Amino acid sequence: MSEAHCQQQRIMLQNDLLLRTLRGEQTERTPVWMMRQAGRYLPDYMKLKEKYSFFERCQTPELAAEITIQPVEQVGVDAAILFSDILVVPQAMGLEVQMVEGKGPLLPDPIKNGTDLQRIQVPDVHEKLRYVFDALQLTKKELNGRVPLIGFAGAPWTILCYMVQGKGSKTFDEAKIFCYTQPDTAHRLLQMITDTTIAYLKAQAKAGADVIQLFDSWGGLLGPDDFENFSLQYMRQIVQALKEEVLTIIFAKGAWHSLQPMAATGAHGLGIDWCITPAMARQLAGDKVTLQGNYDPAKLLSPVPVIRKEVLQMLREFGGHRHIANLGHGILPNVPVDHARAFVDTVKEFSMVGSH
Ligand code: 1CP
Repeated sequence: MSEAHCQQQRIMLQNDLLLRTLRGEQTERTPVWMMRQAGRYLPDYMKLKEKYSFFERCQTPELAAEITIQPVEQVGVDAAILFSDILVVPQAMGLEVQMVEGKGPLLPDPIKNGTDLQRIQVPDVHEKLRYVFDALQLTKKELNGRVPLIGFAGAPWTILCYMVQGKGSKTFDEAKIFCYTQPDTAHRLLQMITDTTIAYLKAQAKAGADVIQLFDSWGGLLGPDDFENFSLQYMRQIVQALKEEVLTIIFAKGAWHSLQPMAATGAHGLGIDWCITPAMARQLAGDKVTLQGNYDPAKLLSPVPVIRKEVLQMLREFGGHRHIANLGHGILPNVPVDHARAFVDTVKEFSMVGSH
């Protein structure tokens, strides 16, 4: 990234802790945000949910911006993440995606073989996903420099999981069988998703995203060799294409075995879940990358004093440098708002008393 670009961001933002931490700079305190912080558990979001369908909320910039900013104002996080979904990419590529209330995503005509690839394309993202860029621009304006704005996309492997399985799954067995029995078709599909995602994320950065996070929510379903073959080689292409333009974070849930090659992609940050200790993650990832995580989201249902104690423990274990405090996966919908606030406040207070 050019020095002029960084300088411009620094002047514009009142709170750029997240950006400086990703660049490896020493900061006055640890930045904090929560995966899936926009929507889900906030009462104000629930009110909008009663009135508008999921895709109406995503596709109306005013609604997306409002939902995006809610956790900044109500919970005090150090970054906003755009309200959208990873499945807008398969939708833009030509697959129907429905969001079924209480059930999650449904893709009624999934990809099963090479012939099915004729039904999808690498789209002109500026046309098909314009509402995302409009939402980013509006959010950026309304944030008015309060905190950085995070854009995102699903990693190609995770997107393939939904395009082939057609719905959520604990094992994504059909997606795995597709990759193992039709590897050429799988790689053609992964490359189409990758090409779409690169154009999509570049346009997100142009529209105002300060940071881009790749969610590989199902990376941990693959062993190390398959992870390299079906996931990491495509995330590497994306990071390579973006890293001079925007700060990048890879979050591959459960794929801690590949932290070393993930660090070697040149991503500025790596997300980790709670199944690995900060010390072990640091040892594997090396010291040239920022780590993000890793509080077990289910533990936000513990009593507040327990949350505070455990968050302090987590901060101590990360050691206060090159760390972004976050959960190890998305916040659960039934977390009380004051528990989310306790998580955020504890990070802020810990750093203020200079405990590291
Ligand atoms: O109406 C609703 O409230 C439905 C719930 C919901 C929400 C709030 C869905 C359906 N998507 C979203 C928004 C969303 N999705 C965001 C916005 C920002 C934020 O919440 O902070 C983001 C970043 C995502 C990303 C996403 N969608 C991921 C990757 C992150 C993760 O949690 O692993 C995945 C896997 C999805 C697919 C998806 N969309 C929605 C659901 C319920 C799911 C998961 C389905 C499954 O379990 O397979």
